[in-house]
Amino acid sequence: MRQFPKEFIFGAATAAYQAEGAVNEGGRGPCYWDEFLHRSESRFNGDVASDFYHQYPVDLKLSNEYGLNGIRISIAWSRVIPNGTGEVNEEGLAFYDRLIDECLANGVEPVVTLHHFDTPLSLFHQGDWLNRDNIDHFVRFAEVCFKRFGDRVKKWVSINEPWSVVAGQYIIGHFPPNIRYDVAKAIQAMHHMMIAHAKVVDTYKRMELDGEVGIIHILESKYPITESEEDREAAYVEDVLANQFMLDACLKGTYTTETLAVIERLMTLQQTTLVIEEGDMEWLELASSQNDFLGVNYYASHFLAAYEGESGIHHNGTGEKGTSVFGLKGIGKRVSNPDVPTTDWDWPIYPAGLTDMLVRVHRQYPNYKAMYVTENGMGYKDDLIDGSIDDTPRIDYIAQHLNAILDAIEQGVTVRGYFLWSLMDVLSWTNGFNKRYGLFYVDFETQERLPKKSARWMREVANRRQVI
Ligand code: BGP
Repeated sequence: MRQFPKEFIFGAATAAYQAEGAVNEGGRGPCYWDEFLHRSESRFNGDVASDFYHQYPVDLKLSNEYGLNGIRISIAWSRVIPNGTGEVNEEGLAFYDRLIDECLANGVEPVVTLHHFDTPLSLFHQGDWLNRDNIDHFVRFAEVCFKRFGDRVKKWVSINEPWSVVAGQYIIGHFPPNIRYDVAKAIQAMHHMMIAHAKVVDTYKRMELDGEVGIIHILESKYPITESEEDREAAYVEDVLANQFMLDACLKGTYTTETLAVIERLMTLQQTTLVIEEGDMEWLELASSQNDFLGVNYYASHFLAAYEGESGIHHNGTGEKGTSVFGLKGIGKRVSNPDVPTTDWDWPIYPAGLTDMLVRVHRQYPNYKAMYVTENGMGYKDDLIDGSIDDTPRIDYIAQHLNAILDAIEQGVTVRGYFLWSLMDVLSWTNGFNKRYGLFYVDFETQERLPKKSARWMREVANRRQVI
């Protein structure tokens, strides 16, 4: 039976706003989600979430007991620098000291993200990543964290999923500031995020800390639904926008002519152009050889058809299967593939798309040093029956994706770890609490944790380093 390499990390992931709760404790300032999810129309908020702020010793003990040797956490920028700029909050730093020490005490390596969707509210109001000032504010925050925790944290992630951030903010509109179909803003903000990433990498390297630094991208394969030239073009354009633009930025350190041709056409559709300032490309180039790893988040792939109608998107945020719509004028429309099953939230379950993506990065960007699959998992409406949870469909999902990783490793790809989304059930940004991903079920009333069937299965997988 195939085995994962010896040093392979079997981990699980969390993110500050989705897990911590305690939004008014320890001197934390608000991030933009606090404001947004307190509007009257919101069905949920992150005030308490999984109470990780207090429950982390329980969660880390469970991680250890269930065979995990890695955890993704993120540091909330607004816990450390409540306003985004200005004063550093010692209480916030002290919380992360305790959290990181608890990880290490349990033999669970912390992989720490600096930006997981949660820009401080004051900086959000100044334009967030569309405002270039955000770049330097973020670099300062990163430097504060490197100084304080760099002795113990050996794996750092600058930003989690630039594409998801900007797609949510400016295209789908389910993230604040809730703008729809503005592909141009999305592109411009992504460019700024990549400059921020590059500067963070440079800062880390100049501090001569003995750890690794990288970035995480959501990388979902895009396939044409038929072999027609139009459908192939639609898949190609969505791939360049969501994947290749970002991969070029971080691993090539330049935008290739092919990538720029698509990006510029999309900007022109909105009567604008991509603004690249003097020095930007030098930053990208410098960082491209200094990344220690690429984190790949993968949940689904998409099947595309040509589409010239008006843009229309419906986000299925309730798990009412079959309600999603995603069509962008001049780009394409995501369509269902009858051969590919989907989750209740309409995410296609297509593990081969993960192998394809890992192999593609390996071939197209041979200078990558290592990849980690930093998120993968299945949103599922877990039912608590007689005190236990049988989440067999989740186990099937994970098994298929672990096998997809082994397929890629067999083809020569360097993959060093797998982090399941999520460690315990957490808040889902635009779906709430009934879209569960955790290995550990969370009773959101009592904050009790209950290992699911998948947790016991995962322990066996990690122990044997085999998909069972
Ligand atoms: C990724 C995010 C995670 C997590 C996950 C599941 O994009 O990095 O924070 O939320 O997706 O997504 P969702 O909660 O929307 O189902």
